[in-house]
Amino acid sequence: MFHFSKYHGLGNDFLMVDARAEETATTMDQLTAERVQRLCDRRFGVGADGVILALPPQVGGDVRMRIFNADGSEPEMCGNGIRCLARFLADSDGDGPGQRWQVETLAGRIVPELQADGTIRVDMGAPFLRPEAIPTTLEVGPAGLPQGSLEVNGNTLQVAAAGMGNPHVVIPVDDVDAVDLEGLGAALEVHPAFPARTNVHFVQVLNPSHLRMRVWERGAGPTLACGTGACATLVACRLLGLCSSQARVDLPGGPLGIAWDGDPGSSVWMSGPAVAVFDGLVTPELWGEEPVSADAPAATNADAAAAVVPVQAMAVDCATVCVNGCIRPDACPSAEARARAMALLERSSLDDLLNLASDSLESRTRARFVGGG
Ligand code: ZDR
Repeated sequence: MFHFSKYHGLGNDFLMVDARAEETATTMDQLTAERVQRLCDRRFGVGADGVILALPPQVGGDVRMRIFNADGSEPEMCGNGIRCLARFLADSDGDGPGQRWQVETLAGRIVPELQADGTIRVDMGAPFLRPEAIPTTLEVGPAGLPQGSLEVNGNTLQVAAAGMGNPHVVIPVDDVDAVDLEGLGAALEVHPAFPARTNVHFVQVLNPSHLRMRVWERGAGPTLACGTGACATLVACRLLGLCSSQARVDLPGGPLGIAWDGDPGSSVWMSGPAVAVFDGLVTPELWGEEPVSADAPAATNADAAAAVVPVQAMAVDCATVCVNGCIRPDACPSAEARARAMALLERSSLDDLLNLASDSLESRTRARFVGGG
């Protein structure tokens, strides 16, 4: 079993795992696409748009982030996810406003900073505007980013593309509510103009400093918000002459503040919330069996017999192995703890025990989220 926290950024929700310690990092080495799909399943699992791991740094940063989409694919970056990561680290480590983290991602070093009001401001780095960096087969047009018209489901769409580590296609429209997001989003995600697939955004310009958008995420479908997508949308609209260098971007889950000065080498800045929802433990049933490598021969009964490890040799996790009674009472590693628990039970009333449990839960929760906004 391992511990996770559920966070969301404007309804884009993630299962966060603190894998900075070696033990959890080793467990997370066993994270497969199938396990991500199970964890993210909203009926049979925890439910999330993705899974995010906080890992030990590898290239001099403070922490390394890996994110997996609900379909198990691994994108380079996630804007809402990195705000959730920052909030999660602050809640876990007791960090206060002004704290910044150098986060290693597949899109390079990204730097979120916790603000006094509890929101997170993120230096998202410079946008990718060269076709091969996004990647897209569209060619750079007069606005200085890849542009063109694409035939999709019988419609001709005028699109522009930008990368924020991950690929985005942006389609300005008169009315985002009138867009067939399911049909066009699904088709554009896998359009041959985007060899690594793409996130898809329809944007309506309300005024030069106020945009409204709807999102189809690569690997997740329609989501309530997309941080990298809001950045890419502002970049595209700015270069197309549709908005100013700072705008409020309304997503179905709420607004983000995005700023970019229009210089291709300058960072895009994103500000928005990240909220803790609950903590939990993933059960062995949900996590499932050890993955079997594709080239491993099928197991036989003889293999199964050889794999039976003598009970005495095993490191026993009493909480899971001994639920129906101690399996080796003569050498029980928990005997002393159990004796202390029995003594406590004998001298305490049921009310005492209930108070103890609720005090303990409350103090742990307060310790994690003290000062949280
Ligand atoms: C859109 C996203 N949730 C964010 O907030 O930036 C990123 C998730 C990754 C996305 N689905 C992709 O690039 O595959």
